[in-house]
Amino acid sequence: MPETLLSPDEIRTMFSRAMSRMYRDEVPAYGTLVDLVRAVNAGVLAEDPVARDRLAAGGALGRISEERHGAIRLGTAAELATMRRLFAVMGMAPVGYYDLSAAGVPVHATAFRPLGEAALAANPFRVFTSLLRLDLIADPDLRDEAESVLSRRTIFTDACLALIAAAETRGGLAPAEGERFVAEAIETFRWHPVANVSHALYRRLHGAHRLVADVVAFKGPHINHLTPRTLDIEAVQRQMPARGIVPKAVIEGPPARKVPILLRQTSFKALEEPVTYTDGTTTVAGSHTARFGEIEERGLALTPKGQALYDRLLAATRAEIRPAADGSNAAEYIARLREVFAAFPDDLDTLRREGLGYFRYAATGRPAREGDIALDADALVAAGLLTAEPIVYEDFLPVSAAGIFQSNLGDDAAQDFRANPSRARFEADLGAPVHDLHQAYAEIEAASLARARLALARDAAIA
Ligand code: OOG
Ligand code: NI
Repeated sequence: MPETLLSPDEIRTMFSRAMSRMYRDEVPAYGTLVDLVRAVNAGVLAEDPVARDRLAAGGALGRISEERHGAIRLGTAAELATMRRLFAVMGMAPVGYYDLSAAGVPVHATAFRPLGEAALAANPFRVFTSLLRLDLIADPDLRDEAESVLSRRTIFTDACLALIAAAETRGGLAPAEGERFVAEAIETFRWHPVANVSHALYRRLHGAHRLVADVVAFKGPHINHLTPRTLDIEAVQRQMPARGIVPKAVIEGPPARKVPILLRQTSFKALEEPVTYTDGTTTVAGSHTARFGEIEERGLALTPKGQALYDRLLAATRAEIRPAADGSNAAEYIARLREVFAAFPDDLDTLRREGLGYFRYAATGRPAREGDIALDADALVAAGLLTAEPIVYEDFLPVSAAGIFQSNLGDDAAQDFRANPSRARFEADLGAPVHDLHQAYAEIEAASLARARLALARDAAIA
């Protein structure tokens, strides 16, 4: 009899735990941050039964302490395509296209994450995955050299590639294979203290853009941060210095609000780590700054209408004042952001009735009558027949991502690339289209409404 296969959800949880263990070893400050986030989350849940019930209703209570995202940066189309197959083994699909060139960072990206409610509730582990765009590098000689260095490296172990192929042909992995797969896959994300290039080439790559050096100079796409989810980002931010971690001055994303929307993030500065550079004969002891820590708080997922309002208000704020990298105008920026975002409704009812966010509907159990069934969702909620709970945002924000990139690459890292989205090229390199970010939420909302309406209809038939 064939052995039972592990579910992709199980493999994802094994992988996410293994990654967290590895990053705790490699970057001790990450472990400190995880411990702090746990303590703050436990405090919030103990003090705020409403928040606890809301999380429990959305199926999110169990996942909070497991929840984290990571980020990697890849160098070639082939690496990206294989990475898609690797993540597919653990039920992670590419969602969304992020063009960071507009923000002065020469990459474009997607996020690999589970789709669907059950998989997200099991473990929402995500990896923000960027692909370097050498086409945005001006110097043609440097571009050729970078391409040739990248074309010679292999970032996956042979055993990892064999297990990906086995999972594809057999539709999954048996338990022992799953364990082996996780151990092999982790190798790709490990830090390599010996660079892939000479110190001279590192300097030139670094001169073109720090990010180019971070991708091209190394043997693999080291995981550059791992981010736990907190229920109170302001509290964690306040308590970080007492634990010896200095956060960046401004939290990226929307201001503090009664109803959290989208995503708020902050990070601590990247470490300067010792690296040996070598051209095969001469070695140079140097350093590189890449890996950092980050925390995030997640709120309501916004519809395209809500997202457009968010984008407009953020752009309006940033047209007036931009947070300086040294934190010198942090208070002014935060104050202005709050003022401008006063135009964004801040109660769940208005957010839903104005179609700004996505909601999960459920029948309250109050007896429905024949005529009720024809009412629209808003009327059903108003009549007390349906509840509507906010759906959590599972994705990323390009402006925040650019802020995070910048804060750990150094303050002079922004360059003036023309906004230059290239989604078709990205999807060709990926070997598949990316899933539409909004469709994933719209489907969850629509399915919940259909289920709730069925329950009402059954109810009315019995009455
Ligand atoms: C990724 C930055 C994006 C986030 O949370 O927005 C990101 C990177 O620095 O490689 O992780
Ligand atoms: Ni991040």
